[in-house]
Amino acid sequence: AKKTSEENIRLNQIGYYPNAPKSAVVLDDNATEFYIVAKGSGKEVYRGKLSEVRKSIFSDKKTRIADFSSFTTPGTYAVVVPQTGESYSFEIKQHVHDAVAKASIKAFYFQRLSTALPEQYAGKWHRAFSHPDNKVIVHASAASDTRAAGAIISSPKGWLDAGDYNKYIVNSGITMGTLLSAYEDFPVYFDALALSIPESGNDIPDVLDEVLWNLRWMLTMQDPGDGGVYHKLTNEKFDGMIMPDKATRPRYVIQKGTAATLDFAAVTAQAARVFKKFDKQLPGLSDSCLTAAAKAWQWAQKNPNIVYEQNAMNRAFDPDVTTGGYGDQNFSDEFAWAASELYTTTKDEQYFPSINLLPEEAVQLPSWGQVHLLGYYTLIRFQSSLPTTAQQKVEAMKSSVVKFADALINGVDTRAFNSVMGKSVKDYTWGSSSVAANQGIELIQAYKITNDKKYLDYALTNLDFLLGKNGTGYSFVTGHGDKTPMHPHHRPSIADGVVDPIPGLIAGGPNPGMQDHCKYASSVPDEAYTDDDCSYASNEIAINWNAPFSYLVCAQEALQAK
Ligand code: 9MR
Repeated sequence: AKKTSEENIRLNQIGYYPNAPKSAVVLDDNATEFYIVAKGSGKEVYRGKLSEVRKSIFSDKKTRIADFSSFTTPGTYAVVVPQTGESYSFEIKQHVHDAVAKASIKAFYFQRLSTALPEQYAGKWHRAFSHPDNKVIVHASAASDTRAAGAIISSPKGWLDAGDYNKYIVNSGITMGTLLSAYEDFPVYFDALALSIPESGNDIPDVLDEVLWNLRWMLTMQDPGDGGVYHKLTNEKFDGMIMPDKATRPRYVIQKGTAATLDFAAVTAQAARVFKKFDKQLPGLSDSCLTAAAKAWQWAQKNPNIVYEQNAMNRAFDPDVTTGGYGDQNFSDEFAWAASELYTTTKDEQYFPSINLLPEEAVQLPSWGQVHLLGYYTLIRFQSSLPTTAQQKVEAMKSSVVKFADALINGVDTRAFNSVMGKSVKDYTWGSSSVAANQGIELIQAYKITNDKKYLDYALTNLDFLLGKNGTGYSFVTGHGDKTPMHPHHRPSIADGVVDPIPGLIAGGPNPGMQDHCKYASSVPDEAYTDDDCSYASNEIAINWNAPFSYLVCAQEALQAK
């Protein structure tokens, strides 16, 4: 298909900060010059030379970069490349990402279950009460001495995980850890961040009110008898493309497992720390979280290797459960993360030995199944409050985080799309948007450690990527940008009869795995994306993708204002 003029120039469709790097990617290796025009007057305000040709490592695409970092005047503009095209318009201003930052957090409100979403807060996406989850069946796989198979428990609230209506502890783990860390890293920013949600105006920051909705659910997922935590709360099968209030099939809590229990321990230990400050508003919550965390930790000490393996489980128990797996075989990272959070909150030495240092080359980017680095981030954040015995380890962690950041930024300045994202095909997994966002978080941690602004600015290249400067030309965030997902694999957005999808949700992004077998226009790694609601492998949304996106965009809002 012939590209439109706008699509020949890829940029952040929202805009740029006056004092940060600004660049667009021109998909025309013959062009040599570009200029910036003011929208409205059409006047040329800046003229520049395009970079040398850059070659994609994924295809025969060739690009040139239009760098206009030195142009800092606030306004609304477009990039023009003679004979090639004129870009979408964009803004240069302070707090240019304010609206998309707020929307990325408000998106969690739209994921709430066990409530109606009234028009006052949800606008045209208002919807009826759904999923009371007050009569949830204990599945045979989850039975224990304290609860028999078939017992009924109440486990309301929480967010729907993604495009489906189920609730998964493992995926809630990294999501909550990321949002709580965003709050701990930028409390001043989040204290001032006002969303329009039912709790707005109470004495708790809105982002924490939102987190509380899911925390209340998570706390019900712990077996009070032994401290173990159920892996998920789910139907037997995925629902059809129906509204939440039409999805009324029986719900089960499934199997207690080591990953779920440790992720729960980490989140509740962190929540105990964060909500301590709000003891007056939420009496007892912080203490209950800490008790729950310690109990979960003890369960995991006794049950250090209980894998959630859905296929094996289906051979053993009736009914079969075929919803999301979030199965993980290796728990060393979950032990380390939970220990890091428990230690930071309590300073209790019993947790310290489980905080292991990874060899530098073994450090991995966080994802739902790999949470080690979340523990590093927390220990580094609270270094000054930790005992002297911990200092050496934390220093080594800081050096690891910075080394990892240096590896991420190596080569960006010759990369076709001028972003940290896209160093290798490994970046383009299922949920690649969250890879870009988590790389951004890693770089921001390095910035906090070194105070070297280059890390913050490289993190911004991935925000640019997510908002349009990429191989697809989409801003992956619903409702924010000129070309955005209109058909995400998200049941409420599909079934509600409203043309626009629920805003502020980030699509999974390019995924050459294309496990959904939908129709894709390209299978090239950085292009394998299709805006089709069939495409759960590239166009679903998920809480563990929105959370790092929120972190990245909110951090930029908090840090780039100068
Ligand atoms: O994000 C998950 C991805 O890493 C896995 O490869 C994929 C297949 O197991 O599942 C993804 O998670 C989905 C979950 O299982 C169910 N809810 C929707 C999630 C996003 O697609």
